[in-house]
Amino acid sequence: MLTRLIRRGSAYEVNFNRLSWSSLKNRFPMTNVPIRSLQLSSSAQMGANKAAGAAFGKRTMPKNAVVSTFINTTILILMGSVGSLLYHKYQQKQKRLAKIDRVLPVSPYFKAPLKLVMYRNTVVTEEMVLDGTAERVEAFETRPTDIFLTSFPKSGTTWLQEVVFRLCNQNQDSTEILEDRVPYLEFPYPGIKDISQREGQRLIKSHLPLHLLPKGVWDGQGKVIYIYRNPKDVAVSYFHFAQLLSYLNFQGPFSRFVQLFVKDEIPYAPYFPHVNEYIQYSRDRPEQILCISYEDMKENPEREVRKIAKFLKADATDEMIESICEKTTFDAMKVNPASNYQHWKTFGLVLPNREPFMRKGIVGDHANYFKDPFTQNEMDKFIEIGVKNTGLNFRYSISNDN
Ligand code: PPS
Repeated sequence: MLTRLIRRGSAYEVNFNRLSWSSLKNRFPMTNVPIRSLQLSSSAQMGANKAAGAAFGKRTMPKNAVVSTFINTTILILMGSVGSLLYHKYQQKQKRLAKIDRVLPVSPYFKAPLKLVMYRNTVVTEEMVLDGTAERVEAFETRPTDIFLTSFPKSGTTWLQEVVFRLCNQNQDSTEILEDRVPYLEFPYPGIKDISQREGQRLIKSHLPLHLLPKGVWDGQGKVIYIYRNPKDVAVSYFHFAQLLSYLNFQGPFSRFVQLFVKDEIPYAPYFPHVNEYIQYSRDRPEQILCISYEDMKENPEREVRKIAKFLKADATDEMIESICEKTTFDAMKVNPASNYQHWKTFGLVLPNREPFMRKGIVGDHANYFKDPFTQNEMDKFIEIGVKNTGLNFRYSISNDN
């Protein structure tokens, strides 16, 4: 538009891609004014132009002078806008940086450039705070029909997502991938904006602790189902997952991963407060928050799915519950491309030659990993302190699993 205006006003043609102060000065002699006077606002600039016109005996300004003034003013406005935008961004970054309690030491075992920080008592990536995701999550507008499916990572979220999706959709077999059916709130894909614009009932996954969920949840809007799993099996599953994901790329022995786990230096740690907060609040708000355990689900899926259906007031017949249990077994979900995350390969999210997302799906795999006494002791101490502080109980084995 600028170019068009200038063409209309004068014979000059300006290539704005190559515009510079020296080229301007050569083309338009009127540009030879001190920088200070260029800092006039556009109205002041017009006033100055008028005064200059008067001094020349009411002769109108030459065309090239008008053009030059116009360009100067436009450039100043643009520079002002860019400057204020940059300043605003700088201020915003400072504000967000101030919300970070501390930056965690960088573990040499994470081969991806992973910067973890402690934000409101939770380990998250620095990016999540600085790019405004954490703020946007907090401000996310919840609706009474929203259902949040939450967990500490590797506790059975995917399983819960598939069960709840089916309960809310007449046990429909969907070919749509799970991230689209039950989007992950704090993850870049599909993103908070996309989730905000969705109509109808929304099922939303999150690994955030309760205190970081949207404000609306705290105000009582929406329902929350939280799944938890014993910390030893979580550590084993998380260890494999950290090796699998390219944006974590953990390359180290299990013992090192356990050290990070017990030191609360992995995403979404600390583990005990995460579980405890949900369990405590579910006691105060049984209508809004339901907590179930991975081990109970494994032991008796039908009983637990019924519990979930009742909590959601879902219209589910006995037949439907039975069918949902059949379709959401580990074996069934492992071969279902809509729920086994095999598409992550295409997006470069996972590294080759690693254990798949759908790994074992059992209770008690920890027995195969916590073998050296030092690692065992570290985890046992961690659990002892956590249990003492919270009174939580976990199941480390069930009779019908290996
Ligand atoms: S994530 O990435 O944090 O969302 O992972 P999450 O889904 O919470 O946990 C992954 C573990 O759950 C197992 N899984 C299942 N177990 C039993 N039945 C079903 N249907 C099922 N679906 C997923 C999955 O295999 C991971 O556990 P491990 O021990 O690694 O096998």
